[in-house]
Amino acid sequence: MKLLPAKGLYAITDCENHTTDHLIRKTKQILQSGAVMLQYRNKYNDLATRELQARELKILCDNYNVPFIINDDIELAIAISADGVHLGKGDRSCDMARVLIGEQMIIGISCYNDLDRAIAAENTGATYIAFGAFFQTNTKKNTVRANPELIQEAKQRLKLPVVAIGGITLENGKLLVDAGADFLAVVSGIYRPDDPSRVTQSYVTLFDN
Ligand code: TZP
Ligand code: MG
Repeated sequence: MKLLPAKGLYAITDCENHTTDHLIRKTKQILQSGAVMLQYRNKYNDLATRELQARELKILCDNYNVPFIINDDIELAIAISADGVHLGKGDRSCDMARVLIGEQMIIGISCYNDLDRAIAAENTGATYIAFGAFFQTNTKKNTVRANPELIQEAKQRLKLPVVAIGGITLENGKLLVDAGADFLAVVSGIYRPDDPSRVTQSYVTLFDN
C-alpha cells in the first residue's frame, strides 16, 4: 500500500476519448514525466473493460511507485488491491468507505465548493479533500464552480492535503498552487496531446519554488 505523496501533479484518466491501448501508452508517458498520483476515472465502459484497464494501470503505477486511486468503485478498488478510492456525493460515505477498505487505503472526497463537507470528511477518515471545478471544463457536466480563495480558507481550517480540479491549465495552475493547493488534478490538459510527456513536465514545474 502506498502513502500519499506530499504534493504534485495528480493525473486523472480520460477514458471517454481513448482506447485501452492509447490509455495505457499515454498514462505511461504521464507517469514517466512526473505525475505523483493517478486516478482511474471511467464512467463510460462496462465492468469487464474497467477491471482489465484498472489491473494494467495498477501494474504501471507500481512500476513508478505512484499511488493508484479508483473513482466511484470501492469493490473494484478492493478486487485489484488499488491504493485508494475517490468518492463524491453520489457514492458511499467516507465513514462507510473507511469501514469497507480498512485503515491503510487512501480515501479522497470530492467537496466541490463546500468547506463544511470537507470538515465532515476530515472527521470521518478522509486522506485528502478535493475542491472544484475552479475553471471552465468540458470533461464533466454540471460542475459546481469554486473560487480559488476557498483553497486558502480550507488550508487554514483543515489539516488534510487539498486537491484542486477543473479546467486547470499551464496558465491558471500556478495561481492554485500559490493559494495552497497541494495537488493539481488534471484530465484533458495532459491526456489531449498525442504525446503528453512535455505538457506533463510543464505541469510538474508549477510546483517548483
Ligand atoms: N470534477 C470536477 S471538474 C472535473 C472533475 C472530475 C473534470 C476535470 O477535467 P479537466 O479536463 O482537467 O478540466
Ligand atoms: Mg463518484
